Amino acid sequence: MRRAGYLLLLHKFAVDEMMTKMRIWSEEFDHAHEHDPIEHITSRIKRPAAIAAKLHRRGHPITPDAAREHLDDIAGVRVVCPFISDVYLVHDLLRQHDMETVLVKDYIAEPKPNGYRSLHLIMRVPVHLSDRTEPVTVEVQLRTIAMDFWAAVEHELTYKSGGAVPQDFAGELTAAAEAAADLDARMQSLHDRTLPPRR
Ligand code: 0O2
Repeated sequence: MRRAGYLLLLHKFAVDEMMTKMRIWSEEFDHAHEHDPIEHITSRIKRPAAIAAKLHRRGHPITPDAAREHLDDIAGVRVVCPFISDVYLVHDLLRQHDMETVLVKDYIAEPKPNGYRSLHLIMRVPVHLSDRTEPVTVEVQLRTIAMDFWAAVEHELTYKSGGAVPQDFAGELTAAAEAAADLDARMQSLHDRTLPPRR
């Protein structure tokens, strides 16, 4: 039990570390470039019951060691950006720091069949404890405000209908994702026109 609590605490530390870095970048960019690439950031630590259920589903023992070895989304950070270019800018910033990128899933370049778009990263964050440094895995989801709106509403609608939506309903949701992507492209084009010309 003590080890389970410690596992969650380690993941909280990793999230704290990452959130602090991004809050600093956010304020720094706002100050230096008059454009903040981060609209907002949220985080969550997976609940013990959800960790146990996922381990069980995948046929692993329900232990802290198995959770650490097999699950990469115990800690989750979601970064919501105004523009698509900001998503990739924040990705670049994360890559340049002392965090290792283990996996990149670009659901913006290749959306899921239902239309879901986001850039997912699995990162290893060094957590500096008093006597050692522990690498801790964090799942980072980067997306625009439009992608976040779609994902939040899609989750709500799908959850309400128990995970299975009627065929026409699913098609409408995918069409709504395309509309959100179109909006992102238009906003990006407006943003590009406001950038100072390069010398
Ligand atoms: P929560 O509460 O956000 O954690 P797996 O993580 O094993 O289920 P996989 O392939 O490893 O699946 O991860 P994937 O699909 O790259 O990312 C999973 C997470 O992305 C989900 O976490 C959601 O947060 C988000 N996501 C992926 N697909 C969709 C989608 O179609 N709609 C919405 N709204 N979100 C999506 P969880 O665990 O489902 O939930």
